[in-house]
Amino acid sequence: SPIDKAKFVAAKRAAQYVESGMKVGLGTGSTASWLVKCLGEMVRDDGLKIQGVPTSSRTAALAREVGIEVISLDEAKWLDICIDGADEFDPNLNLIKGGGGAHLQEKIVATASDQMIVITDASKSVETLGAFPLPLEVIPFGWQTTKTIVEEALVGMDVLGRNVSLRMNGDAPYVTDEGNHILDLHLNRIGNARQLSLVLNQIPGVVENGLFIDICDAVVIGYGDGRAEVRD
Ligand code: DER
Repeated sequence: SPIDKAKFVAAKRAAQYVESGMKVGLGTGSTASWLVKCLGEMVRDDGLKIQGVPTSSRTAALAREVGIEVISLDEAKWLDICIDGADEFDPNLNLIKGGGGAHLQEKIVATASDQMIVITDASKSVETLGAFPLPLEVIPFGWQTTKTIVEEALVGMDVLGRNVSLRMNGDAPYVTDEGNHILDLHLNRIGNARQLSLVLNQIPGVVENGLFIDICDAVVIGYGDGRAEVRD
């Protein structure tokens, strides 16, 4: 499909930033999967020598499958580059991530990198964040109380919507790699993302939200015709 081709084009363009000797954060999602496959090809065909730090168990499995040496973030300590997808990016390159349920490890790995490159198709570009539901990782203990406190906190926030839903995986709550749950905040429009991020992470039981503020260094947008555009 044109969207899938666009994701591949963005991934291929971003793979050019990766050089032998680098420790590379490997993102999660369908676009990031293309990146992992591209890097695997470069390792096999071009002798690229890198160590990959995955942002989810499924990315770790794919990286091993394509022949990338996988190490933990603790072994890597710091990364040269992190390449990951996003659900939305705005003109300031602030992001909403977490559609794939991995934003906690993604945010830790992105923050532990010298540079974070986001790879997307054009549908992720927005003027203002918030059309995509904002993921919030919460611990299982008292999650329904946490949900109520989040709903109350949203009343004072510069947002349009306030509906909060528990992310399900079939007929059971979704469980993250850390064994936590995810609440999706249907806000429609986020007027002040920096403030919202700070308020949400103060709430007891909240582990991390999917707003990436001042973390992304460049966005590579792929198009179905093979073009790639870099915004930084
Ligand atoms: O869950 C995530 O953060 C993913 O990176 C998501 O934001 C993008 O997933 P996609 O590349 O499948 O659209």
